[in-house]
Amino acid sequence: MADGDVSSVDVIVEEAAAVQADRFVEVNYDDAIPNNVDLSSDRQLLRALESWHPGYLEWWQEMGPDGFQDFEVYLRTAVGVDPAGWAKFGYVKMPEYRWGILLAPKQEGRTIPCGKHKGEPAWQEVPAEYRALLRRLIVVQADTEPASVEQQRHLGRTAPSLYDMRNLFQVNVEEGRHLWAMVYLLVKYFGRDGRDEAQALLERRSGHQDNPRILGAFNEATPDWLSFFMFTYFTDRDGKMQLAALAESGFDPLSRSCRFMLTEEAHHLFVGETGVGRTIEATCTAMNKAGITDPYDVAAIRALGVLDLPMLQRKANFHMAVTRDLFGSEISGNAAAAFSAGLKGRFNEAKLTGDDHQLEDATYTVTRVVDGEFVNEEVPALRAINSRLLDDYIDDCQGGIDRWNKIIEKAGIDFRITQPHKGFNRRIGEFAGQRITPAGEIVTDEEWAETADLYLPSTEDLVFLNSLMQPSHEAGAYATWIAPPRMGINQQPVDYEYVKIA
Ligand code: BYC
Repeated sequence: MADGDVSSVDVIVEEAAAVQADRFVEVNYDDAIPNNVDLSSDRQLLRALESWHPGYLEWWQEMGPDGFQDFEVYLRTAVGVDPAGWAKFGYVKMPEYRWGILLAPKQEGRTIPCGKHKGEPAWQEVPAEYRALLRRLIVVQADTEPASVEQQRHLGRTAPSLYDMRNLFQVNVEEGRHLWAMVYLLVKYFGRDGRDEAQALLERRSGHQDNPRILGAFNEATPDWLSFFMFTYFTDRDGKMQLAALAESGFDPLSRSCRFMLTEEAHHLFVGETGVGRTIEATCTAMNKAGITDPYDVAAIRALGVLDLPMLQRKANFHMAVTRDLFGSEISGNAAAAFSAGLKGRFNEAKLTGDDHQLEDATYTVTRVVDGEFVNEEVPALRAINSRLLDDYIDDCQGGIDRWNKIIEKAGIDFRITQPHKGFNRRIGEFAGQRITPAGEIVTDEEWAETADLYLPSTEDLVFLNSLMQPSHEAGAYATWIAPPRMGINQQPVDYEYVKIA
């Protein structure tokens, strides 16, 4: 693997690699739009993408990383889809990054893995009866990619090191590439309305009052680096789950796009997990050095220039709740329709055993609130597709949290980061409108108002967090609140000049 430090974090890379191992497809970098889809042979498509390209570059200049467009950044660029060497590293100015269209290799004989059409050959063209539903799924996925770049655009200025700054920009350019991946599908397969959707993707803006991004979490601000790390751990993990579900699509071009996107996604999750982990490490080390054993001795801990663990928990609570909303309503007719149509599977659909992948008669247990009490209800599995993906996501989140707790435990500090109850602070789905504490108690609005500062970041927390966001922009220097990484990117040292600022 090109990015040596990624592999331990997420098995998804290995899965993606296994899927791709069957064939190597060369990427053509001579074309203005690098691709492995033989773009030059489809003049009409090429023209449509070429006419979208300048608008994309304008969007990148206007909404991409603010203040760093002219600096050279040590970035990886996808040069193929062969798992043994899919990326190369080198200095690039971000606007000159080669955003390309890369699909994982076609698997001959692939069939639709789920729903009414299970076992039929995967579609190479859009099935007419599902056109609108499929377009909606692709547009929603596409919209998150530029949204996250917009959310993160000011973070370069307060980067805690050049290493972290480079990781931020790597994530940003790859989200840009993921936008290209989805725009390719819209423009190639959806004609005029696909082109209109592609244009609209460059016009919506994260947090904009009149023309916001589609999903809630992508309109929240990412104003500081802890938010960025939490976002890349928790929200990019929604990306992993949704991409994995779309990789099971019976519409083969979508499946192949998502399979390759998952390869890049692993690094984003790595950035999040290790970013939070290094923050915890700096806190624990400073506490031990100062002889502070009580993690709730907040004033003394903050005086050391590090983030206290209870506040980290509150930040994690916020990000987990907002991200869980991205799974949509636990019980959803839209999700049932997408599954039955074979457009979107469950996590690891093709590998799941124990049911018929059609789920006409199956049920799934969904927790709901009825008359102020939690009840577990058996609901038709088809309508509970979102609920199941959310449950799989919550399980998937736990690995990194366990590794964060190991750092705390190793330092001898009595504290554990935990996941809040599924219904905590939700705005979408079964628990929307309820007041549910992280421990899973349903409380009144008054009780909630009295205790909310214990569960969610307070204004005071955010002011303190913001005060720590001072740039540390010299090679090898790291802000006090974050420990240096164990190793650098692509075997480079941790004091490498990852961004040439001078
Ligand atoms: N905010 O039946 P419902 C990523 C809408 S992240 C606002 O409840 P459904 C990334 C919904 O659109 C992965 N609106 O849900 C991460 C629908 O509206 P319409 C992104 C919401 O449709 C980090 C209505 O409510 N990919 O890649 O079953 C950095 C009723 O819908 C929200 C995808 O999400 C919300 N949170 O499921 C960069 C995959 N939730 O259509 C990138 C594609 C729901 O009636 N999308 N609504 O106007 C989907 O699979 C589904 O659209 C959803 C919603 C899972 C999002």
